[in-house]
Parts: sequence; structure tokens; C-alpha cells
Amino acid sequence: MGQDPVRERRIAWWRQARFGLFIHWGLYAIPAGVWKGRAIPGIGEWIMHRAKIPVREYEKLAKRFNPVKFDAEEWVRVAKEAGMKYIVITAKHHDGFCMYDTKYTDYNIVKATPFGRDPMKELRKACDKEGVKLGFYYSQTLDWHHPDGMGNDWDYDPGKKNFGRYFREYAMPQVEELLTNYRTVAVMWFDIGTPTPELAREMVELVRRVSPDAVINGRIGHGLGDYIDVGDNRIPESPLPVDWEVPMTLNDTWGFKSYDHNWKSPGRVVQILVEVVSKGGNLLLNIGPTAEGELPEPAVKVLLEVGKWLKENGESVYGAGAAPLHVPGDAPYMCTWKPGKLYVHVFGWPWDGELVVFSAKGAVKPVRAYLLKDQRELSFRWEGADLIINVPERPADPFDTVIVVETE
Ligand code: FHN
Repeated sequence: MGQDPVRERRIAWWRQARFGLFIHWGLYAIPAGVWKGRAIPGIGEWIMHRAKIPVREYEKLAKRFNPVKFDAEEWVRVAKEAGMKYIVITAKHHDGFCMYDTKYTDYNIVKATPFGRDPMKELRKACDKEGVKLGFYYSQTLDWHHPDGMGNDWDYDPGKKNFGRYFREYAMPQVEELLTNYRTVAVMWFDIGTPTPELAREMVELVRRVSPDAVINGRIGHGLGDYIDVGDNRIPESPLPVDWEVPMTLNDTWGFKSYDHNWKSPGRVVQILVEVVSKGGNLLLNIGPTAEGELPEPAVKVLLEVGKWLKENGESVYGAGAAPLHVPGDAPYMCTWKPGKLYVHVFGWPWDGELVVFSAKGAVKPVRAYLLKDQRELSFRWEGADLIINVPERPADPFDTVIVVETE
């Protein structure tokens, strides 16, 4: 990766953004976790694989896909209200169904469904209107529908597959199509890696040629891409010295499942977001819309609550990163940082009116401390290496009260 100035320019907005919306939407929203009356365990968008549904049978879902409640503007508004700066949506997931109009297969939302509209075009327009960046998820390796794609061994003989042909004559042209017809694509989001470095390099070269400003995620594989995606739902133990992102589910699935109600609370999401930023990363938080085209109501509620918190505390998140001090694992706070400002996010309010910021000496030279929410001034003193901040009796926010420590 290195300090290539072209890359630095390309990724600058992404680094500021810190919070994005991931959307997994496709035919799998119809069965929504149930196949032939049987609840299929695991993540919703994997149902074709988990239940070994034959291509000819799965394909029939397209005829039933009619998400008439889909409203691109509404989706983008929710993302924006939630404080999310970019959206990454599945243009093609592992099931191979294309959620946009493509000339390389009729197995797409415009040609194969009664819906007949192109939601990616509509999202493009809505994102431009609202000033939200739009990126596409494209499953470049797994494709359970294409005879040469990887992963489907129940319909196709793996020994007869020509993956190179699929990749060069199908996946690459489709990515080029996305980059060209839906300009300007902010992120090209690949998944699970590419089998060979050669193919991965060819894909990266294509993206660079067609859309030099598109940020490429690390799951293209082989150390290529502009940033790293850590494991799904896994926040690293400590800050990483590279650009990174964690894709995370809001419940326990990416694609919609009718019976997954295990939603994270707004307070939990705020805490996750702050933890991610305190370790120098971005949070790409997922929601899986229904087959009717709606964002699940409970998910929207959570996101809007998070957005309210961000409206007041966004300064401590956008463009912020890891603080130059160690926060013990059992401390009741986390820290984010911008040059000249330490943001102390207090999750466990001190009962005795004194917040102890451990081992802050050397890292900060405080000149002023105040509550971010209402600018209330706070006094402070040193006790050895610890900074003691005098705080009001009650927290200013039920999720996370942010104290700003201005430093020399
Ligand atoms: O297999 C996929 C999964 O369905 C989902 O898209 C996630 C999102 O990060 N990525 C893969 C697993 O890592």
C-alpha cells in the first residue's frame, strides 16, 4: 500500500467518512431464511448454497421479485440521517443475480423480474441528490449461477469449470459496466479474495483505468486494494496502522431473514462505531431490505437514533482516529483523536464526579476540557500520570458523553 500520493488523494474522503451503510439486497430476500417450509440456518444470502438449491429452481425467484415499495430516495435519506457518508450495495452477490441492468446476462432485475426497474440507477440519482457516496459490492469469485463461477458444486462439475474465462469474460466486463454506467462509483467492494494474484491485478488495473477515483477494498486479495477489510463483525484488539474497515451486521444476517430479530441497540452501535474509530477504522454497517423493497423498521429506528447522537457528537468521529495513549481494556471510556483534540467517550459515568484518564501524561498537554454536547467547561488536574477531569453528576448523553480535551 505505502504512501502513494495518488492513493492518498483517492482515499481522503473515505478516511474522513468513518461510517458507511452496507446493503445486502437480492433474490434471497424472498425466501428470507426459509426454504420449502424449513428454516435454513446461517446468513440469509447464503440460502442457495446452504440448502443446495438448484440453479433452475432458484432462478424462479426472479419471476416473483417485485419490490414495489422500493424508494431509493428514502433509503438514501435514512443513511444520511443516520450519519453515514457512503453506501455500498450488492450489485451482484454470490447467487449471481444482478441487481442492475447488464448486457452480459438476462439474469438481472430489469430483464428477469416483474419489477423491471434498475434500483442502482435510482440509487445513483438519489445519492447524487443527497451528497452521499455510492459504491458497489461485486462478488468476483463466488458465482453460484454462472457455470464457470466458483462455489456451486451441486449443479456444476468443478473439474469442468474455466474460472479464468468467467473472470475475464464476465466478471471484469460487468465491473467495467458498473463503473461506466453508474458514474461516479466511489467504492468497488470485492469479496472473499481472488484465486490468483494475476487475476486480482487485472481487475485492479481495470478499475484504475475506467474509474481512477474509485476506492478498492482489500478483499480483492493479494495485498491489493486501497484498504483492508478485517473479518466480518470482528473489531481488532488494538489500533491498526493502516486504513481498515469492518463490515458488520445490525442483527445476525446480511441478507434479510424474516425471523432474525436480534437487532443491536442504538447505544451498542454508537459504542461499536466509537471503538472502531478509536482504533483508526471505518464501520460499514449492514442492513438487509425486504423483498418488497423496504428497510426493516427496527433497523431504521436504530439507525436514526445513532444519527441523532452523531449530529451532536460527529466531530469526535468524522476524520478522527486513534489517540496516542493507551486505554486499558476495562476503562469506562474510549478515546478518539484529532490533532490538538482528545475526545474521551465516557460509557460508564463515574459516580464520584471524577473521570480518570489513565496514563495521559506524555500524550496530552491539556489546556481546556469541556463537554462536546453543550460546551460546558470542566476543570482538571494531574495525579501522577493520570488526568483527572471533574464531571457533572449525570452524563450529558445516555449512550456516550463526549469530553473534549484540547491539548497544546
Ligand atoms: O460470504 C459473504 C457474506 O455473504 C457477506 O457478503 C459478507 C459481508 O462482508 N462477506 C462474505 C463473507 O465474508
